[in-house]
Amino acid sequence: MRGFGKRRKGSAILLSVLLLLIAVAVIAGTFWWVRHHLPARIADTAYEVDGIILFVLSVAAIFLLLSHLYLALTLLRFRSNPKAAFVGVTRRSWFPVLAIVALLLAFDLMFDHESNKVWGKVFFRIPSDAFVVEITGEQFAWSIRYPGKDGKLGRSDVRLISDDNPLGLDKNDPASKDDIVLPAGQGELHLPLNRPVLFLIRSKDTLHSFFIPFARLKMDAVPGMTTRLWFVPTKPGRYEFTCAELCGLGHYRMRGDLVVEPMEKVQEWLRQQPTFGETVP
Ligand SMILES: [Cu+2]
Repeated sequence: MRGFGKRRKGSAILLSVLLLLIAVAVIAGTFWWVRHHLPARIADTAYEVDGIILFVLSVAAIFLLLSHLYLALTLLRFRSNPKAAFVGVTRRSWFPVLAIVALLLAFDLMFDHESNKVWGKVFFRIPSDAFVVEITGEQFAWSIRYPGKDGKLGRSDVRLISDDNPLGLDKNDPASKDDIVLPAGQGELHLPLNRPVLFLIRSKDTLHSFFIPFARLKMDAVPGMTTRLWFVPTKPGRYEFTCAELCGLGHYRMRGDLVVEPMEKVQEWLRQQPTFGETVP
């Protein structure tokens, strides 16, 4: 009997150590992964959103560690109880429960504060001098439209949509003549470096979501309305954008190339693209 008891005590200690090791390994592994495997950051918003992710992970890590520590201590404390019978709560002390709830609420308020800052910036404080691009989702590709030299997007109407006019631009609106339309899946998205870019996001059929992982931003594309999103690209290079809303069987291929380069390069590239007036006379 004595030998059996010793073995049980030994396994309780081993189990406690294992529990703590697993918790520490999971936390360390998660933070290592976040540090080394998140996509590149090409905007301030990417740093801000990653900050929120790290904050949430840190809070989760604290609670994971505390709960495992509590479990390990309980195992050690009661390891010699031969029956290991559960007796339930024997003391009416609500203090620990209240403390945990208060702590969670405090973390939640901090989280709300941080995320509201980013949310408010991205969705409400749109700079008036932003470089405008219209993005239209459809099953299963994105169309891109630039306003052209006049800086104004021409009027469009779903009833005007045809094979050679996939976005339904109004030929009679002078503002649409110089618009540059890159039809579904046929063009790259070129964005100017260090200039605010405003996306006007639309959909031709079902719900999609315009997602730029490198800016950590996404916005739903909703049929019948225009949603907005803006950010300042701060890192030149070639990236990609994609659809983040499961929209059908071809959802996986609903992506496009994204190029961030100086404004002169963007203008030069735009000059090489045919205008709407040239393609639909
Ligand atoms: Cu989609």
